[in-house]
Amino acid sequence: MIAHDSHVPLYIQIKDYIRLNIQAGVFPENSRIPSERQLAEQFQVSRLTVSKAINELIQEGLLHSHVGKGTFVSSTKIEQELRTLTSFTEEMIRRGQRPSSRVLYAAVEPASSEVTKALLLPSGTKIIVLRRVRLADNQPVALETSAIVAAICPGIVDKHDFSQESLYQVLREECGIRIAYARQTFESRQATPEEQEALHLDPHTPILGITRVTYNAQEQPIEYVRSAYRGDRYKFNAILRYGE
Ligand code: 16G
Repeated sequence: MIAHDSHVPLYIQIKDYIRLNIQAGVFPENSRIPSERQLAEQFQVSRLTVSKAINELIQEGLLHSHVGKGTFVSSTKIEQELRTLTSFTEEMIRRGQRPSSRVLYAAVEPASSEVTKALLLPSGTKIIVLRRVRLADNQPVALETSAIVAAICPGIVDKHDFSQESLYQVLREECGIRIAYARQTFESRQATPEEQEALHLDPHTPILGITRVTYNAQEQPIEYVRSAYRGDRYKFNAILRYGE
């Protein structure tokens, strides 16, 4: 399981081992994982190495420890129902978690060709680009880059602090935009180096890539979003009715 001669550090291999066992249900939710001593013996590594792996998984929210009792698998991934269109902020509040963001980039600039194609815009159209790490209870769960047609809600980049405020709330309350529906695509893929850094990921953590085009009540596309959700912290549910 652990390759002592690999270029991948031993503590990363141990993290991967624990993570894979959680994903496979070998270490079920709320169960106690083997002790540091047992893991150190099993893999012939120092307890310090095991402890580094476990501490990082605690930081990432996958494990938690009870003093004197051991280390336990934290409960469920963030589970989002694909039934209604919600914003990240609304979704987190509904779940009883605290939403916040780390703004990596916020500017008004001419749309890239990817964005003009997605939003059916003439080339050169000005858009607001907002790149944020989205956090749930201070844990990074997604990296999102939103592109909004600047003319529909001008000046918001300078006026608002999107590390705390909700983009959809600003669009609704300040610019009267009625978001009606969105088209989303999901794909699993490897994280880019930027995503790995922003989401504190190990190289092998899977990513759920989502692209969304959001439409207003007049059926005009107003937002194009590319996001990377942590595959180990997120799960989406959909209700599918037969024959509709
Ligand atoms: C969600 C949306 C994103 C939108 C954001 C607004 C998905 C995949 N994405 O994260 O398109 O820009 O909410 O969030 O659901 P905010 O209002 O909290 O800023």
